[in-house]
Amino acid sequence: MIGDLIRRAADALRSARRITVLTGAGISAESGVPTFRGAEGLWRSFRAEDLATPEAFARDPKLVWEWYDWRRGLIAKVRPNAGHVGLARWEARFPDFVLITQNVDGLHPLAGSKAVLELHGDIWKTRCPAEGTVRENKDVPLPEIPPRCPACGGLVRPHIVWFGEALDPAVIQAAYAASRASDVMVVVGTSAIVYPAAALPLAAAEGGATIIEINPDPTPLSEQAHITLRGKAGEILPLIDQALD
Ligand code: BJW
Repeated sequence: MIGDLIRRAADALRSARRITVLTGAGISAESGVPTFRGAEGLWRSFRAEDLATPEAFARDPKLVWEWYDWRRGLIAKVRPNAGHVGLARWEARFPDFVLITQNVDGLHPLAGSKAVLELHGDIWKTRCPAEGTVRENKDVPLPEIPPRCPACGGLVRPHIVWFGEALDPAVIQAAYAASRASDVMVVVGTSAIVYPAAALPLAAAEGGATIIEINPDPTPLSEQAHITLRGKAGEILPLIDQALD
C-alpha cells in the first residue's frame, strides 16, 4: 500500500515541471529538534504569548532571549537527517525546484539546500530594531543576555517572525508565486495551521498542483491532499528518492 503511494508520488514528481516543497518542524523532529504542537511540542511547556510575540519581547527581553539561547544550544548539537538530505538532492535533481520552510533552525542549508525561502526567519541571526541591521550570530551560549547591537548598543531581537508580525514581503510573495506555479507541491511535517504559510498549499491546489502530504498524523490539509504519505519525513523522503532513480 505505502509502496504504491510512494510510486505514485515519484511518478507525479517525475512528470512535473515545477516542484515546490513546504516544510515545517516535523522534518527536523528526527534530528532531535522539538516541534511546536503535539505531545512533546514546545507549546506544551511554554506559552507562545510569553515568548513568541513582540509584546512578550517588549515586556521581558531577557526571558525571551533565555528561551532562544536554550533552543540555539539544542539546535547547535544536532545534524540534518535523511529528510533534509533528500530535499537537498531534489534541488540538484529538478531544474525548477523551490524549497519553502517555516523552520528557523538552519538545517536545510546545513544539509546542502542552497536556495531556501525561510518564511519565519533564522534563529542564527539577530536584528537591531533601531537600525534594521540583520547580523549572523552563532554564539552558543550567548555571552550576554539580552545581546546588544555592536553598532548602536541597543537591544537586538531574534530575526524571527513572531505571532502577529508580518512576514518579509519579498519572501512570502516569492513563496506564493512558486506555490501557484507549481505542478506538484510536497508538504512535509507541518500541522498546517499557521497562516499565511498554511495558505500556500491551498494556492498551489487552486493553481492545479498535485498536493503530496508527508506526515505521520492527519492535518487540516490532509483532506485536500491528492497523495497522503503517513510516516516520518526521514523515512518517506528517501523512499521517494529511491523510487525516482
Ligand atoms: C512529523 C514528524 C516527522 C512530527 N516527519 N512530520 C488566519 C486565520 C487564523 C489566524 C491567523 C490567520 N492569519 C494570521 C493569523 C495569526 C497567526 C496564526 O496563523 N495563528 C494560528 C496559530 C491560528 N499568524 C501570524 O501571526 C503570522 N503573521 C501574520 O499573519 O501577520 C499578519 C500581519 C500582516 C501585516 C502586518 C502585521 C501582521 C506570523 C506567524 C509566525 C509563526 N511563528 C512561529 C513561532 C516562531 C518562534 C520560533 O520558532 O522561535 O513559527 S509559530 C510556530 O508555528 C513556528 C512554526 O514555523 C509554525 C508552524 O509550525 P509547524 O512547523 O507546522 O510545526 P507544528 O509543531 O505545528 O507541527 C509539526 C508537524 O510535524 C505535526 O503535524 C506532526 O504530526 C509532524 N511530524 N514528526 C514528518 N518525523
